[in-house]
Amino acid sequence: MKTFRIALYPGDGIGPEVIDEAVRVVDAVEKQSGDFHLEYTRLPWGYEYWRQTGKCAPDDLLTVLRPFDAILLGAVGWPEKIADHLTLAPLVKIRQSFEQYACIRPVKLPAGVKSVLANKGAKEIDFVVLRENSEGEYVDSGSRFHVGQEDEFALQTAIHTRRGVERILRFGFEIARKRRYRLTMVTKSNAQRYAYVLWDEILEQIRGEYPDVESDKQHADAVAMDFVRRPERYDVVVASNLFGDILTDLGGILGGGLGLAPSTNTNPERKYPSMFEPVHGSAPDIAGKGIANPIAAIRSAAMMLDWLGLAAAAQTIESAVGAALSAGAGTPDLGGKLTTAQLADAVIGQLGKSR
Ligand code: GGG
Repeated sequence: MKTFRIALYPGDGIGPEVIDEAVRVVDAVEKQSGDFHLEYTRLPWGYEYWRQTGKCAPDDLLTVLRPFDAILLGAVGWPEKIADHLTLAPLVKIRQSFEQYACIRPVKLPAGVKSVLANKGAKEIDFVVLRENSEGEYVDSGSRFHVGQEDEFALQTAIHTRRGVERILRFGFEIARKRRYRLTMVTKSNAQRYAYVLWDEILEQIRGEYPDVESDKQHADAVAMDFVRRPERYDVVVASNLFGDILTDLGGILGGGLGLAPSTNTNPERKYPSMFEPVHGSAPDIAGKGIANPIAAIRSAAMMLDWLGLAAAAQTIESAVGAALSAGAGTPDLGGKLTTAQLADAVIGQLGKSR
């Protein structure tokens, strides 16, 4: 019996609701399989923690998280109560400090879910966005000047390192080798002449080492258009931190809705724990109503199991999610009537039935 220690960081808004259901699904798979055990530690971080302590997470959060095998995160943010950059700060710190530089975000329309695109279905919408997750536009570098004055200005500096760009591109090439051997790098080197020209040059320097993978580059605005116009063009899409974040909200909708979209924050070298989270945010407007879609969190938990070496358990969950959605199970965001718990029940009801 393999045992793994999992830190749960449910966070804010619908985060705790969807994480509870993800844990319930994983518990059911664990019971069925009998060959692994997950031990959970629930961390009370987020808005409520800030209200009580003045901080969204303790100063030693990295020390707290370091011993875990993985982290399962819900969502952060409660903009009516606290500024968004405060609730997001612990996440960014975890991603950067634990070198979780590979944010893997699959975009795949499940069978049975209607596409928002006319004439594009499950066959056409099947790609992965790989978001550089440790530097770029998310580096905490900048300042505000002459605050409150008429000539106020702000500087926000992105930092793109050769090491950071090269490692995410190489990771993208490796993923492409397990898929359809095609990689597209997102850039904006016509307007951003330092950072993205560096990206362009690095792609040029290393692409020859992957002759079996067809690679090209495209500007971010064109990628946004082509995600909609011809999504079948894409297999593995490698993007900077901010471009990746923006494009995966669009990707989430193409994949059937943000309520379905899972994500990893992977440290490929396994030196630090990796973190798994739905792409969606905390959705305060529906928090506490019991109608949030738990599928993105459930699928994120499946990606966590896969990362922990429990590929069969992960596949069991993915298949059950597919079967439940194909059978028409859905929360209101999918046009259905089920509650969060009922949709998780529908997934649990399908476990082990289909492969
Ligand atoms: N599910 C994670 C979450 O709540 N994300 C909120 C968000 O806006 N994140 C921004 C980011 O990932 O860059």
